[in-house]
Formats: sequence, structure tokens, C-alpha cells
Amino acid sequence: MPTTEATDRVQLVFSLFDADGNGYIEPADFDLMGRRVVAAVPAAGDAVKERMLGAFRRYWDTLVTELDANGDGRVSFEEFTAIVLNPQRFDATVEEFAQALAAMGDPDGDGFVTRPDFRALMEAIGFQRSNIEALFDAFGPVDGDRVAATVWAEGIEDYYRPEKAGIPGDHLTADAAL
Ligand SMILES: [Ca+2]
Ligand SMILES: [Ca+2]
Repeated sequence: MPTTEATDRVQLVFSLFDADGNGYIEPADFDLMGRRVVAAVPAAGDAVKERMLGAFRRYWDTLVTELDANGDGRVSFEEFTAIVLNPQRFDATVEEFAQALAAMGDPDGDGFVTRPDFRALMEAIGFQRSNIEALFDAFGPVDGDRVAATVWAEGIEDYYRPEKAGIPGDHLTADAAL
């Protein structure tokens, strides 16, 4: 059984993907979010942006493939959870997604992500500003208010781990009213 924290984490991601709130995510939802995320850091290179779009496509393809597609081309919350919280089914996909997103956050390629780039990407995905700031702080920013791209990538992978609780990513599901 996944931890309550893990379920809360993926429920949040599902709600962000399901932009129209009809209870299903569809290919159009992924296209829309992919375009928003790629537009969030204009300074990122074309290859990095292409990789990001590819990672979104792979995320969607993994969902559909693992679902033994019954042809309706949409994914319910129950289906989503069963896949993304199963490391055997989702590890490779989330690893590539994490690397691609962290690379978007490091447009100058020095291995670090600045707070403004982090904020822009996370807001493009749809997270709340206060949660984003709390997460960045939890990653332990170094000199110049930056976090290592590798730290962020590992944080994204942890976010999808069913057994994890009390991780930096849990700041994203904390009550935004604080
Ligand atoms: Ca939808
Ligand atoms: Ca950088």
C-alpha cells in the first residue's frame, strides 16, 4: 500500500493534469501542459525543450500502454495511481521526465537551478506559489539561491515513490492557506 503522503502527491498531479476537471486525463491535457512548461523558461535550448516534450509524450504513452488500452484514450484517477505509484511500471518513465524537467531548469548548463526558473516551471505545471517556495527551501539552496539540478531530479523521482513520506515533495501537498 502506498503511504497517504504518496497518494496525496499523485492526486495533486492528477488534478493538475486534469485541467478541465472532468475526472479523466487525456492526450490534450498532456499537450497543453507540455507547451506551458516549455514556454516557462525561454532561455532553455531547443534540444532541452524537445527532450521535455518527448518526456511528456512518454509519460502519456506509458499510461496508455500499461493500461492495456481499451481504446477510450483517457485515464481515470484509479488507473493513473495504479501506474505511477508502481515503480516497476513507471520508474524508467519518471526518471527521464525528472531529468528533462531538471534540464529545463538549468538553461545555462552549470548544474544548478535558480529560484526564478524553478518557480516558473512549477507554476507552469500548476503548483501553488507558497508550496513551490517551501519545496525549493527544503532542497537546501546553496550560494546564489540555487539548487543542484541532480537534487531536484532525485526529488521528482522520490515524489512518485509509493513508500516515501516526509520528503521535500510533500511540501507541494501542504495546505496552501498557510
Ligand atoms: Ca480532463
Ligand atoms: Ca543553471
